[in-house]
Amino acid sequence: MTEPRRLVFATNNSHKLSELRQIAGDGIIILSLADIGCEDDIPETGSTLEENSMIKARWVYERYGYDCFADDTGLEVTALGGEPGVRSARYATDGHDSAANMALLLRNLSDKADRSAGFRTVITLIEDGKASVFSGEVRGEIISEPSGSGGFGYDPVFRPEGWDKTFAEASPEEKNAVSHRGKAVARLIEYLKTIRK
Ligand code: ITT
Repeated sequence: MTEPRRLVFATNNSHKLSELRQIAGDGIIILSLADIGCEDDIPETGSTLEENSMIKARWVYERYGYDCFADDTGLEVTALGGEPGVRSARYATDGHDSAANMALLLRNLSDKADRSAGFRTVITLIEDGKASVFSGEVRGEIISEPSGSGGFGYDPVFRPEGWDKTFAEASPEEKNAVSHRGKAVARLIEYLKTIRK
């Protein structure tokens, strides 16, 4: 039996960190930025999810020397031309204010018949300086008002296809089984199994 890989997850979002640890189970030992003494507010200056996940992963690899991965996620709403997309964290304000972000989203959708949307996650893994990219998506729709207290971010307004409840009304296991992040992490873990380290 080979030992599970130890990788740093380059995120300042504690919800993402706990989701990742739950999804990865015994597949990867995940170190947080706090575990490696990194308190940086990593600038997200890219114009795509791919660029931002690369920037975050490279930041940690180059400054701290650890193999690591980063997640960049966006909510892409069809009637808004893919917005908020890469700006999902700062849609309404400069901070990560989920209530304000959801309120603005619902306002911008108030006159739209098409409520379809998807979450997309891009994960960039950097090992020995080499990048590998994994992605995952879930489709669904934006409901008319927030419902549920689980999850984080836009979860209270997102109902996955085929569900009768939002991600915020689901258990973590239910969300992770179908989610954007769950799918991207499954692909990352499959890849890690194919390489020996
Ligand atoms: P890091 O960059 O430090 O990882 P972040 O919160 O800034 O954390 P993103 O740049 O990927 O993460 O921002 C995406 C935003 O989209 C995030 O702040 C949430 O509001 C939202 N989001 C991400 N994943 C989500 C999920 O699984 N469910 C609901 N909303 C999510």
